[in-house]
Amino acid sequence: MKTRAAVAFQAGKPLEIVDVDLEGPREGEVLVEIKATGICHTDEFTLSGADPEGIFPAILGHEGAGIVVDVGPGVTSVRKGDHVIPLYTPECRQCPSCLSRKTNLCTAIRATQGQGVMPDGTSRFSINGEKIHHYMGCSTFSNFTVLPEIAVAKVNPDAPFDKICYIGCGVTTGVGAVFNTARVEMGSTAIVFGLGGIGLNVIQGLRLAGADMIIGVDLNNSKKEWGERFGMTHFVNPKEVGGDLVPYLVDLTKRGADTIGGADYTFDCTGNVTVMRQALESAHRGWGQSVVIGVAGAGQEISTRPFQLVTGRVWKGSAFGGARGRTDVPRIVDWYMDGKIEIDPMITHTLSLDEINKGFDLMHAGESIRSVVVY
Ligand code: NAD
Ligand code: AHE
Ligand code: ZN
Repeated sequence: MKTRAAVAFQAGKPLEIVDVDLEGPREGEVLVEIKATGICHTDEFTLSGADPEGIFPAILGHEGAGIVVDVGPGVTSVRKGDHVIPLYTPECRQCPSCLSRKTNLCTAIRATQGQGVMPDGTSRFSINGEKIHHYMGCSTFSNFTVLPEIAVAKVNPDAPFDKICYIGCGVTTGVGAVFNTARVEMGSTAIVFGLGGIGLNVIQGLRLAGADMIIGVDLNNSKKEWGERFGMTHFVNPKEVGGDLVPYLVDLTKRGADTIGGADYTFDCTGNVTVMRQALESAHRGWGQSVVIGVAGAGQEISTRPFQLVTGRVWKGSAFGGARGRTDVPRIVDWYMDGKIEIDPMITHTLSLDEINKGFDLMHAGESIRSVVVY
């Protein structure tokens, strides 16, 4: 069949909206009509050429929602008509990682996913016989896409696609990092670096967890109002601190008899390795945990004095908010439907597929929180 898609032919070039050939689902695969997709900073990261795993030409996009329109042989967990969210972190429930119960990083299909192909090593997308790669196993910048059965979460059919697509990455990543990765307790102090599509979801997760002090850090002053909208209690613009950021934040988090300072939990949502270091070093001596969520480009490395760790700070990372997709994503959709978490106000722009490059422009200009493409 033919599908309309935004194709990344080359790094650093705008996406091109073209008709692409799509093969139907093979054994264990499903064909999904994508109804809506968010544009995440990670799509821009790969398009920019900074992703060591970036392959071109490819169909990017990993934050979608849609309907199963066909299933291949042997598919048992979903059927035609089911509403689903594609999962870039699948959940096979059989691999050593899934069985360990210690991680959400299912390893069943990670190798082929990173090579831009389906688990059998081939692509379902092509143009005039030339292969087009899949991306993060999802390729939601295509109106129709093929996914392994283990990489779709079946969700409440009443939920609106143009909102719940955001649960396919940003919402789950932010809220999940608070509950699954950091396991934040009531009354905690926290600092969130980077108040974009991910950071604001960390903030709403912290509010839900009952954190007392939620400090947001961003270079863009317009993010102050955004952070406050979701529960941030203090805003810091590093450019306006007039000195080193870390001692400033440590001082700000001193409470009561605690004269040491530092936050119980800090989260990097920028992908900037200097910020990652600041986030670690503004965590409390003895117990502060710092969670790296941001994705850094090829060749970038983090550093700190080992003394920071010797004195009890913990450096952690979080992918897809530590969520087990097929189990946790339907629950998060229900949280949204029950009004427990907010999504609508964060979707600042709704675009057609033809306008998708505008979504990247808005992100670069710091004018959007999330742009969503509706097919
Ligand atoms: P975004 O562009 O919406 O937001 C980034 C924010 O960081 C912006 O508000 C920007 O002003 C701010 N910022 C940039 N540099 C800063 C600095 N030096 N100090 C303070 N603030 C700064 O991006 P997003 O969609 O929220 O994604 C954030 C990061 O998370 C990206 O690196 C993305 O690739 C990554 N990400 C990771 C996962 C995961 O599973 N680990 C999932 C989704 C996104
Ligand atoms: N390809 C990059 C890594 C990118 C990365 O870390 N991706 C996150 C999800 S970002 C979603 O917006 C992730 O899930 N990582 C775990 C994994 O298995 O990829 C690189 O550096 O090579
Ligand atoms: Zn993402």
